[in-house]
Amino acid sequence: MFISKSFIPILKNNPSEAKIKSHQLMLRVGMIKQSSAGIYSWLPLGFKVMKKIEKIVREEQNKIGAQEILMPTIQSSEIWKESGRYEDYGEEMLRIKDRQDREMLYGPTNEELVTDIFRSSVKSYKSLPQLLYHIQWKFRDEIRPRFGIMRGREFYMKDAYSFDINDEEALFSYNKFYLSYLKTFKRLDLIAIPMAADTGPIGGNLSHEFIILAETGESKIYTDKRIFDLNSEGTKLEKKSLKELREKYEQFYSVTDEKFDKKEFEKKISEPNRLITKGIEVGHIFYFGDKYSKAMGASVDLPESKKDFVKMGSYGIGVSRLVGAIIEAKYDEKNEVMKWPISVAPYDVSIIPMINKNDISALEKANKINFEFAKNNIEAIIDDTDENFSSKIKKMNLIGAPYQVIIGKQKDGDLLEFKEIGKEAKRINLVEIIKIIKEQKAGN
Ligand code: P5A
Repeated sequence: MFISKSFIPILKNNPSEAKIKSHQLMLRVGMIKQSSAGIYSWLPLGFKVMKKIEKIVREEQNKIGAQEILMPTIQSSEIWKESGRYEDYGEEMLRIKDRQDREMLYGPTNEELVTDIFRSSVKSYKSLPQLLYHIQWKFRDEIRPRFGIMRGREFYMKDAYSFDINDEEALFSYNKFYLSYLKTFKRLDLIAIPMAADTGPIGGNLSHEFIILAETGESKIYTDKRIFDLNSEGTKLEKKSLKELREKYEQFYSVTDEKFDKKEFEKKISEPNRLITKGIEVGHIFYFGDKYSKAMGASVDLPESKKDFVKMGSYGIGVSRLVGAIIEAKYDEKNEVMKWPISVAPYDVSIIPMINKNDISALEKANKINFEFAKNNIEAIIDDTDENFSSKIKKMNLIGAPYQVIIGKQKDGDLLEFKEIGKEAKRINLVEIIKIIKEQKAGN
């Protein structure tokens, strides 16, 4: 992609309305544009990153055997009246009437709709477990939408739902998602810690929020520093190993604000290991048994002519919020340098040729390099403008492709100036550059 032809509307300065760095950067490099309070259009750069996050989220869901569906954004009030949440959800729910005067709503979550889909087709325990998910826009009329897409009114969520025959099987499903979330966030180069959490309007009595540390986060957390050293690598998708994994995490006291108990915190964690800080909730999982299945009559036939309501859980990841969360984790605000993890970077590498009117040889060289990159599935962005060199570098530092190839005046044979953002530049040839980038990409 050539900068001159791209739709990347970069601002010279930080927009004053943005209070946290992710919101600043997203507006500054034109990743999003506000349409109304808490509602955004996604421009090419932001959209590319979000789609890459979505792809990773999807791959990890598929790996645990969850099946993808797509439910609509607009739902009928009927099913919400069945579950009893139509009134409970209050003003956060955006209610709409259609031309026949039917009460509709823009879905804030999908427990009811998915239960309705399940009950209409699944009749026997032999079809269990079922893990269904979709990736779809949600709407919550948040009282205080803020920080850009971090707390939006319209936002993109992956939500999954599990249906099991009994509590034991249901907890196995819960633990599958627990592990899957650790892996998903790791692929996004984030350290997300599961914390015991409140269940709020979703319900149930078992729940974990997955939180990444950030000063600007909205969740207050109380945790044991040692939890950050844990590793989920090598955990198998088996009942025993998943249970052990959760126990490994749960040996360390780690909770959100609503679950905080000062006595327990001080009893369970020795002084030097205590950590009270803030974080961003990027995922949230719930177990609520038969809360919805009972209210909505979702039961299955069991052996010996018995029947029982299925046991359910739900599992959310804030896909659009993750774009902001990654920026909070990776953006060096002081030096105005963003480095996207290669797994979600909008471009793998930027090519920065020094161009002047009388000499376009650097641009020709850039084109040739781009051609070789493309052959190797490496996506590059090329600054083909005749702006001065330092403003080109500044711009590419904000866009945040993790690697840069700088083509200056000096002709140094085959060697190119190559830089991983945040590290020293080195002079190596194109074959080596391609090898480095490909290796990084393959690791994800
Ligand atoms: C779980 C899936 C649920 O809605 N029902 C289906 C359950 N959980 S949740 O915690 O309320 O939301 C899941 C994740 O969505 C993100 N999120 C948001 N992102 C941006 N703006 C918002 N207003 C917003 N609200 C929730 C969070 O990442 C949350 O963990």
